[in-house]
Amino acid sequence: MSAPRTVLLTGAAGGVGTLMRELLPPYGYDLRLLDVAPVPGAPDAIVADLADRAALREAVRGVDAIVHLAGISLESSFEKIMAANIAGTYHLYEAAREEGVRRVVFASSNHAVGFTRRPRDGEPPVPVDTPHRPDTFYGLSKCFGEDLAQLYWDQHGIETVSVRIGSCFPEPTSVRMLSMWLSPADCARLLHTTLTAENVGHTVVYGSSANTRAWWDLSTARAIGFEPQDDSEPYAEKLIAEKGLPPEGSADDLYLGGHFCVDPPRWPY
Ligand code: NAI
Ligand code: 15L
Repeated sequence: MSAPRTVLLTGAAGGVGTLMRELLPPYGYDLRLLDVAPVPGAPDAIVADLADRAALREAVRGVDAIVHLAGISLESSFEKIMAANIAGTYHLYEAAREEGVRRVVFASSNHAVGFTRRPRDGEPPVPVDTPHRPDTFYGLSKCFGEDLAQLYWDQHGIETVSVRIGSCFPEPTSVRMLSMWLSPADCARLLHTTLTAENVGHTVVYGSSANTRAWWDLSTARAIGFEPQDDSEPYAEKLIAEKGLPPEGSADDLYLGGHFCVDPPRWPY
């Protein structure tokens, strides 16, 4: 595959999208932006819902690749998750198939495997082939997205890297994020890798920086060429002093998905 240049970035108005709009162009990408919300400072951005098949088809026409960030990014009602994340991702892959786009990067999440026990000291990190254990309908939608990506590779030859993002924010803001943090600069490095690596078929990678306290195995990300540069450790002392370590036996202590694993979930429905 030749290096993609024109890339559709869905979810461009969101947190990660806003960071990537700044950090990806220096790698040589010409970004086409899409979001259901207007994208501040980008009057040319396509304002469209993932339900709008005609708009998606036009949006993907002529692009070399798609970075798919759009969707509901926290727990919500099943109906809303179904529309935006499940049906919406399907509509986008159909548009890609119809318009001949050959590479997608799918923003999966740690919450696809959120009910996986986090490793204790001395235990090996969680591998990519650990079974799906979604912690929410949101996490379930990411499991669906990964399986959809596999189907579109096997059936239609569309390549995808599914990136199970940990926590991509300018800084880690909780003790759990010391293990899950993906710095914005490492996120851009990782997306560049996922866009340019050869012969990925459908590859699942974890997306985090080289955190001293990492819980998961970055080997599939490294195998396609990702070299994370950042580490959350400089934030550790202050965060632990401010927030304390998670109580033993709490969701943050036990599971990769942390507080997403509480029952009943405390989300705004
Ligand atoms: P965000 O919620 O800030 O941004 C999502 C964007 O998608 C929003 O701008 C929203 O308007 C747009 N959107 C929602 N529904 C849409 C629809 N039906 N049609 C078109 N656009 C729609 O989320 P964030 O933090 O930027 O995350 C980006 C992606 O990465 C999401 O898919 C999220 O699930 C995933 N992710 C993010 C993590 C993080 O740490 N920020 C961690 C793991 C996964
Ligand atoms: C996610 O999947 C969410 O989209 C993001 O907002 C964070 O909550 C992140 O996971 C996390 O687990 O920190």
